[in-house]
Amino acid sequence: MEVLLIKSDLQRNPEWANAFAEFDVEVRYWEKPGAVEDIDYALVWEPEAGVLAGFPNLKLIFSIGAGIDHLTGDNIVPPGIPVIRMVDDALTTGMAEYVVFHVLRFHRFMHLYEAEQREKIWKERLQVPAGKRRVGLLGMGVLGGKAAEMLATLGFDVAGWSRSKKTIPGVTSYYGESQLAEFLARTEILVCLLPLTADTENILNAENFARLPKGAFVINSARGEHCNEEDLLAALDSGQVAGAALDVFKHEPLNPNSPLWDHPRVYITPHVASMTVPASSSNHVKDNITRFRNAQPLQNVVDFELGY
Ligand code: NDP
Ligand code: OXD
Repeated sequence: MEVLLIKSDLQRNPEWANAFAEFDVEVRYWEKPGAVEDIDYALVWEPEAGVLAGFPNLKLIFSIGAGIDHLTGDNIVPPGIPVIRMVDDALTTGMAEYVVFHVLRFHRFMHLYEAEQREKIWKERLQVPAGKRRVGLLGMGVLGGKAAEMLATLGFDVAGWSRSKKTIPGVTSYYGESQLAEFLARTEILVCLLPLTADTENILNAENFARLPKGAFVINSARGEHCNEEDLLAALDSGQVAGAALDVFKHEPLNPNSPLWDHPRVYITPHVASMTVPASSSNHVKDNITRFRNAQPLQNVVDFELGY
């Protein structure tokens, strides 16, 4: 029987084993791969450099996460082996929930009411209709596209920015470097759902914060390296950015000394905006293995030239 090697967090190994129990592969774990020639497929998160190259019969590599920046370093992915990133409804819906939750927080002034409750302050604010609130998503792929759709359904004035033009009902499409400034200028709540690449690293920086309307909000649930944390703190302190929800950081776990922890208008979660659920996401792996066996086109193959 073909062998699927899994490198997950140890805690979730039994969940993965259950998920593949009825599928015709033998599951083995990174810690105990057995004979290296046996390994046909690998499903991994943050594999150490050089290890995958040690499996001479490896046919496909699956990323446990949607992001593949953990696979782009030197000598991690052996040349010529297709890499498939994670796409799964549970992961997509989880991210859309996170985004909608924080957009609503800022839109409905919950960040202010929560702080005022602690001070026993009773202060009303006039409600802004969703249609008057301009939300913008950097990245309109699987996750950004779904979050945009959900926000549009709630009635927000939604736009997205991507490399190529998109057609999503109720969502204005901006694309390419040349339309970034215009997109930012109309965006009151900015959500980052870009992959981490050489082109997108550090995109949440002082220059781009300055392009937002004063008092905008920033939500980053993509990668910590998208955000210049010093620039964000400066923008928060100047009032250019009125609040931020951050799920990802340059260094994870976030250093206890980081000023972000104590900032009164920063909302931190520990890289949990959405998680891969073995029970459902294993179907994406099974489907691609079946396609491979039947010589059919694979789905969600990473383009390492583009970096996502
Ligand atoms: P996709 O590959 O489906 O989408 C990426 C989007 O970014 C596409 O719309 C793409 O444009 C756009 N894009 C890429 N490069 C550029 C660029 N240079 N300029 C403009 N647009 C660009 O990715 P997903 O939606 O599945 O995932 C996005 C990211 O979310 C992941 O890479 C990961 O880092 C992060 N993530 C975070 C999680 C968390 O818990 N915090 C959980 C899961 C994912 P185009 O469509 O034109 O190609
Ligand atoms: C992912 C993640 O990329 O969880 O899926 O960060």
